[in-house]
Amino acid sequence: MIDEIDITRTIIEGYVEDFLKNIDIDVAIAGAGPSGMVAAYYLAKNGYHVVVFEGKLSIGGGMLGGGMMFSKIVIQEEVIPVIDEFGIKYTKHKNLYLLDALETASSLCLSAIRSGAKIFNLITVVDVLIRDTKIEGLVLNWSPIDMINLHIDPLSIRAKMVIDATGHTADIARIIEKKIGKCLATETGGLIGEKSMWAEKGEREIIGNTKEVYPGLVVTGMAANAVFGSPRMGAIFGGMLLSGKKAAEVVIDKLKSAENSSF
Ligand code: 48F
Repeated sequence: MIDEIDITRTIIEGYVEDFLKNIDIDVAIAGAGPSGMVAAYYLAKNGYHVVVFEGKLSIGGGMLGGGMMFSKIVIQEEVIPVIDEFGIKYTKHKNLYLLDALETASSLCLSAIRSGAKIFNLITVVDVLIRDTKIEGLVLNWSPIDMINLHIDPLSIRAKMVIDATGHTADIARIIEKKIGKCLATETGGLIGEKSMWAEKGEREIIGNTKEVYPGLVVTGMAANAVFGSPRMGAIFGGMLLSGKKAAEVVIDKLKSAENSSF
């Protein structure tokens, strides 16, 4: 016999157990778009305790819609090794490679989870924990609470490093600028804002923009271009994937040097 109360108990106990395992971690990532999921995959693969908090019901961010709802995306030649690592299919068209947007987003998600990353959906990052001018965690709330602006206090998690993978809105860098002022590692100290579409330039600049922008906070993906004032690039996703990989490398370097300096 199937008892509905057993279903309820199993789901709630399982979720709470899972959540409690993920409140004091190495790396917290805001956003399960392509850059966030790639960063999560490489961090988990290297043995780090990494958790992604995604505000929406769905994972994949802007990748799911492809270009203007044609659910295809393109990448460049140099990204093929990353795509092969995730086992995603592609076809060649002149100097571009065409991928299915849904296959790509779901492959990134499955690989991240299978390599040990945890992804929570429907949770919005609404603030950060800052101690002695370093980010030390995230402040979270259920997305529907945030969306309808109910007056319900959030809860927090602790992380040694945070990655802002929130895309065009660059929510985490924006929160820091709003709460602390012009303290970001940009030319002006503020969030410069993304420029109009220029695929070539945006793709070229995104890797350089993927770096620590405030102590404890690394920006990746479109958030990196928004923070540093580089162009958007539309439905070419090579830069997003390479930026996620670079974000993981930057975070690993930071964590290793913090470990070494504590000896
Ligand atoms: O926007 P998104 O896909 O970011 P990305 O990884 O990739 C950008 C491309 O999709 C595309 C592009 C390609 O050239 O320009 O736009 O940089 O994914 C960002 C994810 O973050 C979530 C959001 O719902 C989306 O799934 N997100 C945004 N703000 C928050 C958040 C927040 N405050 N808390 C939690 N999740």
